[in-house]
Amino acid sequence: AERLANKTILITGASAGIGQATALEYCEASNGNVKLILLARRYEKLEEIAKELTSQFPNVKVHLEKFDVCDYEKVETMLANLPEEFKDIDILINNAGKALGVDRVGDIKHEDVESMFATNVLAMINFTQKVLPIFKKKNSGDIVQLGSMAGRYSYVGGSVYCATKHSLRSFTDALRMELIDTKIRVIEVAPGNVETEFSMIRYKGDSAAAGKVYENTVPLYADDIAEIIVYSTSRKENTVMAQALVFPSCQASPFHLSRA
Ligand code: 8X3
Repeated sequence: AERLANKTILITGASAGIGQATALEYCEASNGNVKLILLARRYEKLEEIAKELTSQFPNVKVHLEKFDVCDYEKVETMLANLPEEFKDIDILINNAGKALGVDRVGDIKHEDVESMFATNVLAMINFTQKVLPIFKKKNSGDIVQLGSMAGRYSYVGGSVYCATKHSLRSFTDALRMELIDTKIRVIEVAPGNVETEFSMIRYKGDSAAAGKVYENTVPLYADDIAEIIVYSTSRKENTVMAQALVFPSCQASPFHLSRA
C-alpha cells in the first residue's frame, strides 16, 4: 500500500471490464490514497464509477475524461490540460482494446481490421509515446500493457486480433530494452479467458455466441486481472514483472480449455 501511496494512474478503457476493476483495485490496495485518471468514450459510465469509488474511498482523487483513444492528435492536449495535481502521471495502463468478429481472412470487413489495429496497436503506441516524456523526466514510471494469450498463440478466426496482440508484445519487448538504463518499468499482462464485455463485442452483440466462450468453465473475472496489474506495479523498484500470462485454472492455451 505504501508503494502506491499518492500515485497518479491513467487507465484507458476505464468504463468497464478490466479497466474499471483496475481502478477499484488501486483504491482498495492503497485505501483510496491514489489519483486516478479514467478515460473512456462512455462518460456516464465513468461518472457512475467515480461516484462509487469516491463514496467507498472518500480520499481518492478521480479525474474523468470522455476520450476516444483513437483520437491520436488529442492526447497531447488532454495531458497538457490535466488539472495540476494529475499531471505527474506515475502509472500508465494501456487497457483499451477489442476483438471484432471471428471471420476468416477474405471475409473480414476492412473497417474491423482498421478498428482493431487503431485501438489495440496505434492508440497504445501513441499513448505510450505521449506519456513517456513524463516518465523520462523523473526517471520512473510504470507502463502496463494489456496483452493477451492471443499475443502468444494464433487461432482460426482470430487472425487480426492475434496480429494486434503479437504487435503489442513486440513493441513492448523492444520498449523494455530501450529503457534498460532507466527506472521505467514495462510490464505486459496477458490474460486468457476473462469474462467481460469482450466476447459480446467480438460477437457483435450475439449473446448466445458470447456466452458459449465461458460456458461450463470458471473463467477469470476482471478483478482477477486487476489484482495482477496492481501487484505488478507495487513491486520493489528493482523488480520488473516483465510478462504475466494469466489463465483461469481450467485453461492452458486457446486450445486447451476444460469444460466441466
Ligand atoms: C482475449 C483472449 O481468447 O481472444 O484476449 O485470445 S482470446
